[in-house]
Amino acid sequence: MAGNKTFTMVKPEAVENGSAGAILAKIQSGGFRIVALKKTKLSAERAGVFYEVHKERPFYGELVDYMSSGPIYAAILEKDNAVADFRALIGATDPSEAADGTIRKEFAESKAKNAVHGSDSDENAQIEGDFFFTADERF
Ligand code: 3AN
Repeated sequence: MAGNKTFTMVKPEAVENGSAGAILAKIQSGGFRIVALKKTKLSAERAGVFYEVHKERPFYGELVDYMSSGPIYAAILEKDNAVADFRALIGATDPSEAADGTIRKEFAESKAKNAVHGSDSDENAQIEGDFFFTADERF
């Protein structure tokens, strides 16, 4: 059975250009409950650990530099079928391929600066949420 939690980050360019509030509103209108939320900034070292699964990919260095370039919002979200439904709400990795009405279509600048992260499995949702939040930061 699909889990009911996913993990997201509003990425640096979306925070910088003032879109974070509108993105979080769209997430809530999409039926997701915010279990945990914080504004924080990843060091290059922590961004490297977070994206370790992409270490062999050609864009890894760029991704780590970008994700540590400014503050982000990290959040744990709850909804039935959370991982798949959230990936549908955010749209394709490349905003030029994202469907109308998706968060990336509306807010993303490019494949690298694509406004939001969404976990790709229940297992990664758990790992990623634990990377940012202690038990007493979740409600
Ligand atoms: P998604 O975030 O849609 O799951 P992944 O897992 O393929 O996409 O990629 C992880 C992150 O790496 C993306 N969110 C994006 O920021 C970055 N990324 C993916 N492909 C590229 C690329 N070709 N150039 C730069 N950054 C990329």
